[in-house]
Amino acid sequence: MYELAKKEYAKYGVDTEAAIKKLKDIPVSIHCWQGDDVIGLDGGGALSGGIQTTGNYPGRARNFEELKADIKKAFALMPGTRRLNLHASYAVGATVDRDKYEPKHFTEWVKFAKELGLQGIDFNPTMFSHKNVKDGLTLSSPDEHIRKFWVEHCKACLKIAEYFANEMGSHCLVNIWIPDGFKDIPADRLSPRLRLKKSLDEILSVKYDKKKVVVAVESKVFGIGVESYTVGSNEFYQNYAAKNDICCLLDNGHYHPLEYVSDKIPALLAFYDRVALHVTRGVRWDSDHVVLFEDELKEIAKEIVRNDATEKVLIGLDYFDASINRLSAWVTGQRAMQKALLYALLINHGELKTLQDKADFTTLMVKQEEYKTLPFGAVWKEYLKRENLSEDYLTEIKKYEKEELSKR
Ligand code: RNT
Ligand code: ZN
Repeated sequence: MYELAKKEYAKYGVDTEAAIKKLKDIPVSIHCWQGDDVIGLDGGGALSGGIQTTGNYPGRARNFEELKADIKKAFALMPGTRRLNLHASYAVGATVDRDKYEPKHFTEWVKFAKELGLQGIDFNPTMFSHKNVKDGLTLSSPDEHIRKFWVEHCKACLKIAEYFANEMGSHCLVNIWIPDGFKDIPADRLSPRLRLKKSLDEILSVKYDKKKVVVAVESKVFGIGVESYTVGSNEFYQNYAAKNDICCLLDNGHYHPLEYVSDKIPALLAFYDRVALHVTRGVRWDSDHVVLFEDELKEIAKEIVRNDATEKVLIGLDYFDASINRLSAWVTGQRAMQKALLYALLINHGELKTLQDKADFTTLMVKQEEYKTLPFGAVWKEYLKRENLSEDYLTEIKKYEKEELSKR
């Protein structure tokens, strides 16, 4: 099947061997929080901040050991170059509060990431599920004590990120997302944003190595219970990032349903060296459904591949489903991302761009349709084979569910 597929793609000027080779090296950062419904290990208990996991499927990882075991199992079923994306709330054995976290609370994660042969570790300050989220606010709080606490937390995270980068020999993306906002019509939209700006300035005043630590800000349009106003909006963060030479992180669940992140990627690539992504699947709202091999995902992958931006766009996953087997959710989403990248790598973009420039939109449309029925599945299968994997990951996961998860 692969040999036939190879010939078929060659007719379009596409080299399947080159595509497979390239795909293997495109890193995908996999979020640790799919395994435990975003609860974390530092005692937060319940999830807050306008985000929500739904479902009660048995087998949630309840502690570090279980989470590690699940990650190990799931990651072994994922092809390609993998990174681990951690939240600060996954500190191990911390007896201090989040403003005092240190690299030592994450040494176990580094050991684990090395053991799994991962490319690197990415990091996120956790500014939700904590008593210091006061009236729904963190870095934009009018309460100086609260605002400072979170500034200190972020500063601590930069230090930890540098430690990750040094240990892993690969950059560490530090993504700042805050839940701050209001349920109903605010009386003042500017002051919270000015306080957020001040907080970010304070955080970034810390000396850190920009080659090793990439700081990103993640905007959002609304959250549950925070419907009327979000402090960290798209315009706010894009301007902040541009003026302060940091990175924007685009989460494709964080925009109005008719806005597409695939279109935003090239807009930002015109100005930034790097663009970070949280790939998710919003169904009617920012519901964080498992990522699937769907049209918008393919469009996102095309923008990364055809703009030669596989090193500029930092791909991370961000979804959490508690209604199905959590390992299956992990693997399905990661494989969907890889499939989309492969799909994009199996297109002769040069030819299509020329058709666009010549305004031959008729041929462009027809060609784009033809690609949809080329033997993509055969190339995917071959890629998995070369990664010592098969299309079937469910049998393995079902076995693990029976032997491990069902006992929790
Ligand atoms: C929330 C943001 C944020 C979180 C994670 C857990 O809407 O997408 O990135 O999902 O940090
Ligand atoms: Zn996100």
